Amino acid sequence: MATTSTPPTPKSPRQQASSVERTKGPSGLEKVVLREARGFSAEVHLYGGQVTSWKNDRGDELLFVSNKATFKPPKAIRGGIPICFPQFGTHGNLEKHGFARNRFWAIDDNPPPFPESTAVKTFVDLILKPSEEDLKIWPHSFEFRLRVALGPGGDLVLISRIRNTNTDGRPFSFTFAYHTYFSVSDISEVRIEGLETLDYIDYLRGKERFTEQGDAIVFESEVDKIYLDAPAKIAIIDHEKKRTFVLRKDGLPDAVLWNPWDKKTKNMQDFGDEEYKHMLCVEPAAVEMPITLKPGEEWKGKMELSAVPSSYCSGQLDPDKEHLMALILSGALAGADAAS
Ligand code: TA6
Repeated sequence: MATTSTPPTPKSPRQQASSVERTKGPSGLEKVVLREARGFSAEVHLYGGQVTSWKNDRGDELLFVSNKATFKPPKAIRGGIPICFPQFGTHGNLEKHGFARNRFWAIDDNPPPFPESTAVKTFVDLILKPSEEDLKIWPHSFEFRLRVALGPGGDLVLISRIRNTNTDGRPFSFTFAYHTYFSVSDISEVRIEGLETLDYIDYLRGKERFTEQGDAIVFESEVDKIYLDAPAKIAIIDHEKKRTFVLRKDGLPDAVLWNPWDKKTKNMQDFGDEEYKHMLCVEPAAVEMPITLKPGEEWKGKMELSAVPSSYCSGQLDPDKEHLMALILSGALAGADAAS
């Protein structure tokens, strides 16, 4: 963990110092709470290595976690940012979306340094290695290092580093996703920019391949698609909240969009009947082309999230400009984006 400083008498989120604190949730599960000086915060459960909260400086929750989420192993936590590894989806004998999301991760006190310099001081490093039981279902030795960082301007950054540590010379292949559940005011008020005109695989139509035709992506029914070769930046625009989530990804070519809508949710015990209206999963992923690592090789996949006020400039959204303005106004520009 980066720092452990906690002020003696915190009065309001805005007055707190930056801190990284290890604690337990109401469920008894261990978690790490990251806090930034201006009141931004994030929580990471060691169970699943899963981010389960990301709040802005007003204390608004930006991620969706179901009111019916159980926080009881071996079930994965419904919401936040589950990690899908070593597979996304269902193939062979491996459980759906792999096992990383329902294993206990450890704090990584001494991770290998990142090649780039880091300006962000509020972060936690976690590590997952396979148990004897895991090796029976996926016979590969690996080290999965996850850094979760909170920038001074409230940006949330996740960096995964996966290394093949097989000693018998065998490569392995995996698929991966940051299964990110965003909190939205109302799904009918949400639009996605960045995925127009792309090819996608539609899981609701026999995994057939189509090309996106609409000008913008809006939601009127269930969706479960994998957009292929998606750009590095995707915007999730919440008209009612006048908020835009800007998602930046690196090393993760695909982007999954998922909302179960009303019928599917009836079969999900850890998801309220009406909750589909208030969430949307946008998931940077590597699914279409599995990643292959030889022994000793390492893969890195990064996701960076920011939440900025939406605005239009001649009818065109410019979240970058807004983000820059927000950072300048909050005085957080120095070192705001270099988490790694
Ligand atoms: O990412 C979309 C998806 O693969 C959907 O098909 C849907 O099943 C969802 O993930 C949730 O999966 P889960 O195993 O968490 O219920």
